[in-house]
Amino acid sequence: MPQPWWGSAVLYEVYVRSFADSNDDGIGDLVGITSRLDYIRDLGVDAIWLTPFYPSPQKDHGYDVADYFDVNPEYGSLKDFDRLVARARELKVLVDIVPNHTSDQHRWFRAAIASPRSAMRRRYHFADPKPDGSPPNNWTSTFGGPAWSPEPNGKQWYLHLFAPEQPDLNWYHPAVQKEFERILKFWLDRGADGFRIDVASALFKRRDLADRPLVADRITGAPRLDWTFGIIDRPQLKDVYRRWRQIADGYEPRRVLVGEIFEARQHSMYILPDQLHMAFAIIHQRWDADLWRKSIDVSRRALLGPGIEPTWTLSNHDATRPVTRLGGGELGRTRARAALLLLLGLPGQVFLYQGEELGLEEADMPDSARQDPIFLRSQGRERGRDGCRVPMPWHRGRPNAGFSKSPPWLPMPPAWDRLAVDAQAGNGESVLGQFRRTVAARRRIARRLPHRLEWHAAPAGVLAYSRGPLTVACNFEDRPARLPVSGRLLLGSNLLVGLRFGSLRLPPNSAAWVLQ
Ligand code: TEU
Ligand code: CA
Repeated sequence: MPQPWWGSAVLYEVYVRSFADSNDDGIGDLVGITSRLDYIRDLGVDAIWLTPFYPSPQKDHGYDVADYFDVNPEYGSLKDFDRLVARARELKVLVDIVPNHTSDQHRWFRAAIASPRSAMRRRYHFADPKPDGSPPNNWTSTFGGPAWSPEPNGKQWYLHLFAPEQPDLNWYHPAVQKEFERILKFWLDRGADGFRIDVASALFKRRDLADRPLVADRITGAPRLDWTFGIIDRPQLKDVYRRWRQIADGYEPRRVLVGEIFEARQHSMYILPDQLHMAFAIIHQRWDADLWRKSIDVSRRALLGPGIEPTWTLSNHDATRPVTRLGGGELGRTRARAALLLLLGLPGQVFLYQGEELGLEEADMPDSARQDPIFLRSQGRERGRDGCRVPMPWHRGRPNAGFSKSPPWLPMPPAWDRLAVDAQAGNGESVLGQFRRTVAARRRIARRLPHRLEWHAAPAGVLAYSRGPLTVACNFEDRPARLPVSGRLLLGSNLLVGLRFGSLRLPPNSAAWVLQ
């Protein structure tokens, strides 16, 4: 059977608000993205995932959707979306769908709180407070505080797993299920090639809304609330995804569904021929060969079925930038380059987040500039996710590194000038140059690579695997390593990687691809 287009695809996450600004208002937009499609194509990726661009009060930067059938005026119009899809041609376009919650400005929720008798109330979770006036149960919000807020003018409370401006939908209600099928078809008919599904495993809540129990923390052993209790993996969810899959399969070519689900244990429940195509296997371990190998093995073992492989990723718009996680500065950048070689050699799909190809690190900014609800709701105790959402630097020497003539919605660090796209583009040894060569090489040899992966014996702190003719080796240590490998050096994460007389030399924190 020929592989579907996404079988070993590289997908690129575009954070719409921060990618490219066409009208110099400091905010990225769809026309901006369209004007940069050639840049994305030159990266060699197969698809883009666009973060939510729907009308939204932007309390969680688009993940609070007020209208699922339109485009936020800040980002453009439906026409701009159509043009983007048309211009993308062979590049696939995935849309972000947010089914767990709406914005509190969605017409359903506004109707629900307008009257205690509104039929719309059953589309959300309203409940009475406990007799002492406290929230209906002890569930907490991912963004801090209780998962319940009192409705503005009524007597009940409503559930929100995220910000209070993001009320959770009641997925037991048939109208909710129907509406989302309509939303899927709306975007698929407009030419979307599939969806990234937000908070994909939490749509259904326990019907009795029971209190969460205390469990022993896996690492510290200290008692803590089991946050997955009552919200994750309810049995009804699989039927929803079965219907969504039927919808996706009804289009020619078939559309894809990517669930925002990170736990390997859960992947085996949804990555099935009649449900989702992909979910994210994120490697967030610190820079340690054994931990990375374990992470790779756990994700691979979780999947069932021939040819089904994990969807690898190191980051997204919620995660600290890999360069920073792996040590920061030039050390972090060196390691992130090696990590990309390790990742892009694996069987399966790879998701990259905009700016990874430039080696961007987590940006610092004054507290007054921060906008993430996680930062705002914790009174600054948690830094939040703004640092990985700072706009793309395009041109060295221009104001705001060429992103916009106006100050961007999050400030651009001055040091990013030298990381700008045009500062790296001409240099084959830059992060961008290496990134392009690696994705191109992956594309060239993909057909010859079996899914099978074999680990090789290697010195401590070094990982080496092969897939048929390709051997990938990565040195996690701060000292050089040598490894017997035969073949031709295809790629090295830096210039000091060398292969002579069957001996691969890996400088500290480096990786190589060798082809037989
Ligand atoms: O994220 C879901 C999620 O679980 C994250 O909120 C995560 O726990 C958090 O970012 C901690 O870093 C998705 C989106 O990716 C995220 O941007 C949204 O804020 C969230 O859903 C709510 O829609
Ligand atoms: Ca703009």
